[in-house]
Amino acid sequence: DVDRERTRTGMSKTALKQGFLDNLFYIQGRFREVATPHDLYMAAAYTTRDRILERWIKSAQRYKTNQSRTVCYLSAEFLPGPHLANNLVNLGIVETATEAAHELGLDFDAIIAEEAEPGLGNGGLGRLAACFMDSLSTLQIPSIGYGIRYEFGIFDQTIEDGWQVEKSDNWLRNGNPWEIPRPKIRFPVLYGGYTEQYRDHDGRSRTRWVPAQIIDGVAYDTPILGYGVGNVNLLRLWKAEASESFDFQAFNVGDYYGAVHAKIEAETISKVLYPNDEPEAGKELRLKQQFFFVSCSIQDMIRLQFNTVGPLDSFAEKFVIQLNDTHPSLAIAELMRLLMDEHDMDWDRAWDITHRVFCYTNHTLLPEALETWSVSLFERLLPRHLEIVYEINRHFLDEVRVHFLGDEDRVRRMSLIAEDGERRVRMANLAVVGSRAVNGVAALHSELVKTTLFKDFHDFWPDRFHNVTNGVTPRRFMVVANPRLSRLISETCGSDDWIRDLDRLRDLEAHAMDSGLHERWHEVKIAAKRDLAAWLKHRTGVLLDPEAIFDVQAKRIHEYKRQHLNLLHIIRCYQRLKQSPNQDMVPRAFIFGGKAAPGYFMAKLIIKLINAVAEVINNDPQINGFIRVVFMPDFNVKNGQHLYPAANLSEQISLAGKEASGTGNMKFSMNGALTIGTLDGANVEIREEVGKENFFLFGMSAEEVSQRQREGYHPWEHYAKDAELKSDIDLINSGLFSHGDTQLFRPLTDRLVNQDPFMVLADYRAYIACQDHVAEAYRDHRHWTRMSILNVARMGKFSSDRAIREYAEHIWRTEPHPIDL
Ligand code: 26Y
Repeated sequence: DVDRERTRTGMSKTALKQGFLDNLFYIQGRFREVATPHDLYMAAAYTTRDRILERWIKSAQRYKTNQSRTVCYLSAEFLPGPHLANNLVNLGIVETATEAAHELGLDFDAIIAEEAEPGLGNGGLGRLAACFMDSLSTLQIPSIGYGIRYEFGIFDQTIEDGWQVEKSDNWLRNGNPWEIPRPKIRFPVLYGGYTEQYRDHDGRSRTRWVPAQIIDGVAYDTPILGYGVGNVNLLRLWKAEASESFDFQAFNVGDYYGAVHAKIEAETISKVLYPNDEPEAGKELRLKQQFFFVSCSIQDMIRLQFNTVGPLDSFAEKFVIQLNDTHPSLAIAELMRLLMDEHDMDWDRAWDITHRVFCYTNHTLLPEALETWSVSLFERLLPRHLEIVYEINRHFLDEVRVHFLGDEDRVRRMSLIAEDGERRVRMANLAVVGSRAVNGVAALHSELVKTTLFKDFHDFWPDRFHNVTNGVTPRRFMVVANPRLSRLISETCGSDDWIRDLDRLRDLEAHAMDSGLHERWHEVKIAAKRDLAAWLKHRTGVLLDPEAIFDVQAKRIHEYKRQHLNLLHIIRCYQRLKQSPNQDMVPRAFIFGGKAAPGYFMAKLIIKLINAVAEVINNDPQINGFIRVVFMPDFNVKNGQHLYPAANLSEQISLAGKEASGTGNMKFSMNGALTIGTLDGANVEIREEVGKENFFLFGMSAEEVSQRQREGYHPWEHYAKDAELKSDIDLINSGLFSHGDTQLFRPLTDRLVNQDPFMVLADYRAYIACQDHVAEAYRDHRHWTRMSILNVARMGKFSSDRAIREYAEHIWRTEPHPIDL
């Protein structure tokens, strides 16, 4: 009846309360008095999901009747963060839900905090995919995010004796109320075996792939609601299951254990996310994962094509496929295979569709991070795809030869196959050749893509290359993470329009000198710092002073990101205080967060050194709390939400030319932190936007870096010439931070003095000087607050809405399809 209907879809407080109690009873099988915090969370999630499902059905119907062009975002990683709070914001019912919870006698914040992090990604690339999904829905662009439903996401990080210890992340243990399994949306994925030629009924020569293994991919759908709109798009993640037919084959010959084993083996494919952000040589399972989700996704798109517009000839009009780095680039060969081998197309027609449907985003210039697969592994797992890659390469290299008249050196460099040493398939080259558009993720990065990494390709196809500077969603990183600041901004601007149109933050500029605003701005920041201090005290035992500068570096631990440069500055502050304990130093809290790849020894040693330095400094009575160092364990989207609002200073100190964009830089600045940074990635554009007087710049430019490298870089000269630098490094080697062990950190200090591939020592002096400016600037509270306000006011460009608009207009050529509320 009508009443029942409204408790599932109604947006009033009464409807939410009744819906919540119904879900608690009918889904969780509990009533108020005996419900656990988890029961309460599940009931709240289902109550929220009910409202989203109504909008989802409408969206699906409208998209179908409109035959709308659809963006398929293929990504091996998605890092959406907890859904509940974000969905309430996007539904516009945070206040109603808070009141409803209070009237039911529930702790709303505790319910929100109960949700597990869906950690299906490593870092920036996976989080970018999640921000883009939010913006695609908010901008009402029909889209599907395709990826893998990892049973275990990125490991949970604990710190034991200062070292990172990895714990498996069993995020599905308590159930996942946001996903809907679609057991009937299931596709076979083939591996191994061989190919053979045969003649079809028309007498044409065709290829057949006879696989050695077949695994099923099953769809699990998570609805992604836009902010303040009715549009709900789909995050469709694939889970691997044993294929029935293969199971039964084994069962039929009586091999029951063999059949069960095959099932277990099949399910390993979507079992765990690889916790590296660089390829590890020869990881067969990772290649299997990539092909697994790519094959399911392309088959699903072909199914959708037949269900909507019809014949495959218009596939590239119905869909655009965005490749999030090279991880899904096998999709190019897979689409060719399906069009030719399963749908009877000849090469030219299939290639015409394929190269018009794909676009590729590059996220790295680091040579060690470029994916290649050995031809022998590729052939063993994907024999038909290797033939197709060879054929693409043959057509392509013939074009290159004609265009550059026999420049065989160039042909060798551009080939999809590296022939020096063991032959390898170059996935980046495949992605460029198979796509109609290629983009980098920040202006500097895209320039370097054109002039260094893909120079030969840019010479050949200059129009193929674009820039789309990354962005982040203000819904999660401002409204969800920092409700106090968001309220203050809305009150000051007289509207909350900035949440959907971030350029409106400019309205803050008019108030940047207003002392009333200054006071409230400061209060909001202090409150966030108190919250973070309490959180960190609870989890680490370290107590921070909310009056201190909160100086934060939170990102994956990597030598190129130079957490050790930050450490050298901390050691410098420590030595200064020890030398003159009475000096008037601005108190600082140095906060780190980030995971190291489990096999990356140097990154793990950096974590150990951070904790070792923290232990000595925090316990030194002479320091008396003037500086504090703390490592936040298990930095992820959920925990990050405590960090961004509380930061005064954002550390973005990678060696220029190495960080493709960075997105943490945007999250911090949007929350009123000032940046200390190099001219790297999107820092360049952030500085342009906020104004150079509101940004702490230091260090070599990318140009200067490559010049230094050409001249020959000798880090030991810096060590020998700079007495303070020498004494900071020597202090590490003295054993002070390692209970007298002079060897523990040697691998790190030796690498700095003898190799220093990321030029920490070359930028040390400039960094220290810049940090001194930061401390001086912080003394002038009014001035600092003004800079903080201006940083927020000028961050409009870095909304992922702007990024998605650029993709839609310049790359995808897609249009909004509004769904009425
Ligand atoms: C090959 C595989 C193991 C792999 C898995 C994850 C390789 C790379 C990655 C992740 C890369 C990544 O997160 N890159 C970051 O992408 C961000 C979004 O564009 C950029 O802001 C950031 O500079 C870049 O390092």
